[in-house]
Amino acid sequence: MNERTTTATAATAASATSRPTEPIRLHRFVLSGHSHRVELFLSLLGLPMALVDVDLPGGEQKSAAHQALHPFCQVPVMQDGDVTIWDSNAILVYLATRYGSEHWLPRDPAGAAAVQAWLSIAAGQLAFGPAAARLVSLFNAPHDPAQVRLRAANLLAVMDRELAGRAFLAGERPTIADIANYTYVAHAPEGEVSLAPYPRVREWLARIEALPGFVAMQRSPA
Ligand SMILES: N[C@@H](CCC(=O)N[C@@H](CS)C(=O)NCC(=O)O)C(=O)O
Repeated sequence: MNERTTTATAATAASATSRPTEPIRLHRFVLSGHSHRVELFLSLLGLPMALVDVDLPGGEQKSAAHQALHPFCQVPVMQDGDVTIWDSNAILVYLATRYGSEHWLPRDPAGAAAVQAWLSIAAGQLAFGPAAARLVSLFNAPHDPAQVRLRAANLLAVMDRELAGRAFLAGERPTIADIANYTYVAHAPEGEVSLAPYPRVREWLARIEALPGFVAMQRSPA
């Protein structure tokens, strides 16, 4: 386990309801998009973070110490004081609710539902499409390459259509729906999924990359 502490300096540091008294610990793997979405949101909120590297190739996620944090032996896990949360989207909900301005996770029923729909896509079509295609290309994951790439293309086509009418996935302002979907879309070419046919998706990626505090995930050879 390798630990590093950083303090994000986002110009949009949250109009937070409170600030953590100590850095938020993020147990992550450097090439994990699920981990990166949490790091990105912490940075956009300008929250102090301590990055704890978990050696996934070495199997550290299966250690008793890590399983005590995450029952399914995965990353990411977040620790904020005595609060421990696993699952990237659950962590985004926690951070938005505890530290973020309301636009990240609207409280009105229709706005909250629109965000939830895209969180479900992030845990479904995104994970089993672009993210899985990347796992095939980078880590020889045992998925059918044609099937996961077709799933990725279908998802990107829908996203491109949806983004015709608005700047972000759930409206005119960025929400955690955008953060949850950003990383694996941006890194889709690493799974041999081209973004060329999807101009609105590429514009949406650029809008997220222009947000103050944006941090990228390390690129892998496409
Ligand atoms: N639904 C989970 C998925 C997390 C996930 O798939 N994590 C991967 C890395 S991207 C992992 O920990 N894999 C290690 C393993 O399953 O052994 C989330 O959103 O956090």
